[in-house]
Amino acid sequence: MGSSDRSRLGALLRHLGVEGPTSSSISAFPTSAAHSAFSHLLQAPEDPILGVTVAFNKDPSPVKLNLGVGAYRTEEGKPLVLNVVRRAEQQLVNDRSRVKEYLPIVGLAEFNKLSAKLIFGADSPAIRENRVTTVQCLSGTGSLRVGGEFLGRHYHQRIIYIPLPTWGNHPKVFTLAGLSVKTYRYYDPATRGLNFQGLLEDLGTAPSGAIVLLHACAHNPTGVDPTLEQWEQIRQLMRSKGLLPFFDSAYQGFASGNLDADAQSVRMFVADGGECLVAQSYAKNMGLYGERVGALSIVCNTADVAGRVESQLKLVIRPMYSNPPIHGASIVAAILKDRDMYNEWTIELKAMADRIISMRHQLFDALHARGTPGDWSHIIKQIGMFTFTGLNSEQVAFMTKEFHIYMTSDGRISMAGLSSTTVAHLADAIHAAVTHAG
Ligand code: PLA
Repeated sequence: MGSSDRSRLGALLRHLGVEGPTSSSISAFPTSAAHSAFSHLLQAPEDPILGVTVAFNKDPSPVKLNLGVGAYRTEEGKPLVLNVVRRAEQQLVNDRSRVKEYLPIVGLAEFNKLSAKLIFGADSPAIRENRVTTVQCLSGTGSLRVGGEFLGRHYHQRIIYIPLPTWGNHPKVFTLAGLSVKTYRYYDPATRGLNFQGLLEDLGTAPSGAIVLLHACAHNPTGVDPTLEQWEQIRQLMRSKGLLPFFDSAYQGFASGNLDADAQSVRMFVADGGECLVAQSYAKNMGLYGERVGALSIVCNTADVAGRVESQLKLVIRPMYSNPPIHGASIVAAILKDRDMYNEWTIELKAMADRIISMRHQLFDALHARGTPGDWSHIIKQIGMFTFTGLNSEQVAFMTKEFHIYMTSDGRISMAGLSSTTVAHLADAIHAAVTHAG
């Protein structure tokens, strides 16, 4: 660079408010705090669910209560590591033959086989006929994303229908996977139940071949599931129109306390011999939230197709995160393959589900005792981790401000975050919110 070029560059940089280069630093543009490459960025809002925990953590109040994220708490309000998980971990630590090598792209083979068995049933013909491919993914979210990416690349119909409302991350996951997201009617605020007619109409007018996201059980956020008869009608309609089911199974065992009962919807669709996708999460039912362990299964028509699907899933996964982590999947496999540990797990799982159900009754009774206006029977009728209270965003804001109770602004509360000692505080807050606020 000549000296006149240098002075012109210096003038340009000064014009832009950047210090000009000295003769010793002309090879690169200097960086300056005033001119970050990212200075145009706006502050992004917090996540609507995980951001509730951020706000909760900042609140110094001793009576604060986090009913935002769906994370199980004990009666003492503490996170729970299942006893059977501790046992499995101890067993893994004691096994000196275990190493930290990379897993294959599709994850731990044993984990994949056992996960398919857990959701489809031990006697599933699809498994027996090798028509299922299962890949270990990063919990439920990662499984949904890998499934979405796969469909975006290889499925002819890139429209996915998600229920209205649904878990807030669904539209983001599928949009970023390259799918076009549409909604189908699901919840009826008037009855606080399923809008079954609306659901059938919307799926009935969906373009042939469209993907349909279904919550396998314990619908989030509404806690409203179709009955088995309704599932059967949904199945018939979807199969007749060639709609592709994509099940999100994030709460197997949490809805009823029974792993098989909570897999009924999925098994119904697999029993007819048709194809489907299933995303499984062990975050809630094994309490492995932060271990990020889950699986994506794709049930295909034939073993030959399943093999080719798996080969393509590997091409999706390899450039995303190469291969999944080993620890969580090893815990799950250790528990699922050992009859004694499996039984212990089902007992602990049932205890978590029962505690949540008992919280529903306690909250309902507490509101009844206060004479809180309104019909609160949906608290008892809804299923799974959450109650969709029907409280509006002003009432939620009031409860957070006046009672330090944190929940998502759509009025969803995590029943798993409640305990016998905090239920009165919540009932007081709801009572005050419906009688004084919004
Ligand atoms: N699918 C549904 C329906 C969910 O509710 C959640 C978690 C996931 C998938 C993903 O869970 P995972 O990736 O941890 O396995 N929903 C939580 C947490 C519990 C969250 O938002 O991330 C919730 O509070 O809604």
